[in-house]
Amino acid sequence: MRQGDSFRRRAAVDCVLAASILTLSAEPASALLHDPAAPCAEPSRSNRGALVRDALVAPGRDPMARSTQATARAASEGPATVPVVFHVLALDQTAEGGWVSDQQLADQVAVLNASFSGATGGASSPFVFELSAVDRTIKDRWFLLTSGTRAERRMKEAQRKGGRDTLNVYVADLQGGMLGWATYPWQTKDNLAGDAVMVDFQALPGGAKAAYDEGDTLVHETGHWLGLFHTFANGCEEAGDSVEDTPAEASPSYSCSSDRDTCTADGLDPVTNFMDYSPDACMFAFTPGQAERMSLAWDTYRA
Ligand SMILES: [Ca+2]
Ligand SMILES: [Ca+2]
Ligand SMILES: [Ca+2]
Ligand SMILES: [Zn+2]
Repeated sequence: MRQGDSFRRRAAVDCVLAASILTLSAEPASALLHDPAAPCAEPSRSNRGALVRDALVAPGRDPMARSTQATARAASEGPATVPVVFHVLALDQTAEGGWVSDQQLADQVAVLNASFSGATGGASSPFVFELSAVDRTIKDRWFLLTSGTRAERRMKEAQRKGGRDTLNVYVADLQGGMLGWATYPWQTKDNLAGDAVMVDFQALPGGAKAAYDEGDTLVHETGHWLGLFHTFANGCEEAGDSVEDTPAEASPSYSCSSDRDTCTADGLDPVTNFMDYSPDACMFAFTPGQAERMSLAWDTYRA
């Protein structure tokens, strides 16, 4: 996998550039998150078929920087219960047409609970996910979904349920080689209707996307929804992902190489972390620092 490394480094640089250009343009934050025109939105070709989880970029300045400094503010005690609403979009009532089974949705909630509780091998967080509702809509324009489009906006406005604490998951055939995308918790202030997590219908547990069929895409996207950045955010620069116990990483990992070490700073790349891009088989963990940041994000923006 050496061959792709220089391209990956370049793609990471392009991502950072695109992010800073977008930041300067003073667009609403949601526009920066998943601009399909940004070079970082198309790494699938450069990685010989590997799919990108989302291409979400971290904002230039961490909106939680101030609250993170206020360390005296402890994360809430006890469990944080998150109602989950699935909006299933489909072409027709076939598996290929996006009509995922109720069992798959239940399995996906179980994967969320195992992952956020630490049962998969990482740190435990207080989040408990409870399936609250499922709706199903046959509509090709919403099923074949492209990030940042008017169709996406209209769909969310028509279908979103619950308050800031409700995880609205749209299950569709995501275009542009994307496995998912998400919005950050601080965006609920200006755009609650847009608050959502997307997941490709074939990236649910048991789905047809080989290497991404354990349900970890939704775990990753929910990490963003709870305020986490990618482990490779800001590359090797000190700001990193605003979490201290995740070693810095120059670019996304698309493999399970446990000896990967792209930054001279201490620690090997966190390729097993849910907030990297590794295949589902090798990602299984959040760190205590990430759990703490998610708790703080919950208290600040969603509780
Ligand atoms: Ca870090
Ligand atoms: Ca290192
Ligand atoms: Ca996994
Ligand atoms: Zn992501």
